Amino acid sequence: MMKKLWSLPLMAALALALTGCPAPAPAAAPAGQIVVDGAWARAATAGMNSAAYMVIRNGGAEDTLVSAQVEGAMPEIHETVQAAGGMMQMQPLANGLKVPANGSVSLQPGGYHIMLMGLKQDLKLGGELKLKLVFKSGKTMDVTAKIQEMPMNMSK
Ligand SMILES: [Cu+2]
Repeated sequence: MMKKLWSLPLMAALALALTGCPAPAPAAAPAGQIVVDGAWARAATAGMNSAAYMVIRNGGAEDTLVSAQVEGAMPEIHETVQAAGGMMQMQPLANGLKVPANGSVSLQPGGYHIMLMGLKQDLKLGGELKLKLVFKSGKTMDVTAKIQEMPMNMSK
């Protein structure tokens, strides 16, 4: 009898485990909150520059990423722009990076990024980098970026 009592919940749990798949990322951030997805930073060695990329989603009123803090590097918020002659150039965003209300902004190679100037330590492939994002509203967010290579189709 005990066996039978146990078997039902066990079967249910097994069925759930077998059919369950990862929930898709929600389209919008929870109300009033800022969330960060897919943070990664480019592998580099000490003395070089690197950059961190991510998607920032905002479930509240418009906010602005004004700065970032990283141990062992000087972060700057940059955008990549096409200069005269078709050359791609990076420049700091003096007023920060706007994150629209109930929207998102992507930081990616060839676009917005958090430049990591003057690395004091290696960013080793497969490792992690901790960043603190600071927003105009006063919100801060701790982000862990995975150290990865630049995707093949993005590198020159
Ligand atoms: Cu840059």
